[in-house]
Amino acid sequence: MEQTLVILKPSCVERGLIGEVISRIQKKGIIITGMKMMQLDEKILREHYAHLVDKPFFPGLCESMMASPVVCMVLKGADVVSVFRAMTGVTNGRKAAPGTLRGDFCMSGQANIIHASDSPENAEIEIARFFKPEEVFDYTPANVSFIYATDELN
Ligand code: FUP
Repeated sequence: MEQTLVILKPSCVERGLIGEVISRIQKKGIIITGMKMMQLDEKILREHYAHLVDKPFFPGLCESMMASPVVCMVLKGADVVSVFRAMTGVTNGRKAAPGTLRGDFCMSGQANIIHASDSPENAEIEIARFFKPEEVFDYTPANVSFIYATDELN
């Protein structure tokens, strides 16, 4: 099954929303295979946001991502990258659709509570950036046959 990398940002941690996000992940039937708290630094953020380092908002973005510990997660599921991006909503919380995590829980384009990988290729790179191999537990829960039809499992 596909994997994705999720970061619950300081805007999620500080506002007490960790449980809300995890609850939605689990109710959806997405499997959590890795989870830990980390304090990010500028080095890892320059790698993670390499596509944004030249933007004027990059210093503020770094500051916001280092404002408290974050929670990093690896999620597993069929098409989980696109499924979880749809659950996350568009970047700006004011424009994100109601029902999405950003649409329901934030009002900002920067303090937007969640990072989620945008492609399976980037997910693999990001998982390797934030997790050691032994920190990811590729298990299959016993109820998986009630989450997927047999022909959806591989
Ligand atoms: P997303 O994939 O939705 O997280 O969005 P991007 O990769 O485009 O942006 C990464 C992060 O940069 C956003 F989550 C918040 C921040 N950002 C700003 O602070 N200002 C902007 O104008 C755009 C993005």
